[in-house]
Amino acid sequence: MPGTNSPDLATVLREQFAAPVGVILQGFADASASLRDLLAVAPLRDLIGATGDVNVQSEMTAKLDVAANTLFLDALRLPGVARLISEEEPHPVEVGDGAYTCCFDPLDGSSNIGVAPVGSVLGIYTDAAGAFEAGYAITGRQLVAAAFTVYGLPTMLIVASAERADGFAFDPEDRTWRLVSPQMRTPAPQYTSINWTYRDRWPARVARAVDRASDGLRGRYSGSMVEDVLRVLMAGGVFMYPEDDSSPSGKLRMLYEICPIGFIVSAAGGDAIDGTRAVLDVPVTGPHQRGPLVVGDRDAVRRYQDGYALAD
Ligand code: AHM
Ligand code: MG
Repeated sequence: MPGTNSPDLATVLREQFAAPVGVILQGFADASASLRDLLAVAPLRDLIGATGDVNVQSEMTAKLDVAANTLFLDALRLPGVARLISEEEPHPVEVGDGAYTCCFDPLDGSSNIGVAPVGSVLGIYTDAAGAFEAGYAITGRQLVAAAFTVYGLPTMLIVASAERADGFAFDPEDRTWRLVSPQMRTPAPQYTSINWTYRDRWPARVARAVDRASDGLRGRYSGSMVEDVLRVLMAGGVFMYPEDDSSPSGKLRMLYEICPIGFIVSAAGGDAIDGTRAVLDVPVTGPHQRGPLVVGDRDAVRRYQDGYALAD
């Protein structure tokens, strides 16, 4: 049974990843532990609320968005890292001459700050050197590892290679991440997660596809993708953020939301598409490119794809 004797993150990373990638993942986990501490006292330290600024996505920046961004920028300036791409940075931040580009959302689910769990997401890409400057696309197939954190009780960290996804819980007593869900597999689906208040904005094919994917499932939607995707991994189901009339390309961003999450859920036996194709095959030509995402149980994702393919 998992407990204080379960393997710690450092041990698992050493076994599964070569040095630069394992060290980058440890850096992400360390910054996540620090952000967890900050979130726990945020209302007491005047950290709730907006800065008054707007980020590159034209979204209001929360004080915690800025604090989280600084934490991850500092933690990921590591040997082996070429550049960092953050949701909160307008342009890639050049770090060194390493082989890896690290893309992260420092604080996912900003509207939940102070009221419900939020999280962080990381994707580690290889061979992405200068892609955007040189005018060529990269894809999620260049991911070598991905991770996300959900700052709930427990605080959970999911780490994946292409082959497997493992879940760790943070033990505040010794500040160690311990393996509690080894080799995760998406369970039989129970839940469907989507912001159904946007139904009037969905094209007909999206409405049909959502209904098919959701058939027989119960609704849960948190406003934080990572929390809903953790539910997909732990309890089973599907999470959808499709394109709609207000966001014709979808809302979520390819490099630091869609591809890392698609990579992780695929490693756990699920699937991730944009409606017609695997999200990992979608060419990405800019740091903040958006896309639709349907991720989770393979059968539910296939039902979405089938409904989406029918002529209106
Ligand atoms: P954020 O990274 O700025 O928080 O935006 C991403 C979040 C996701 O976590 C969540 O699923 C979605 O936006 C919620 O959006 P909406 O309020 O449109 O349902
Ligand atoms: Mg986000």
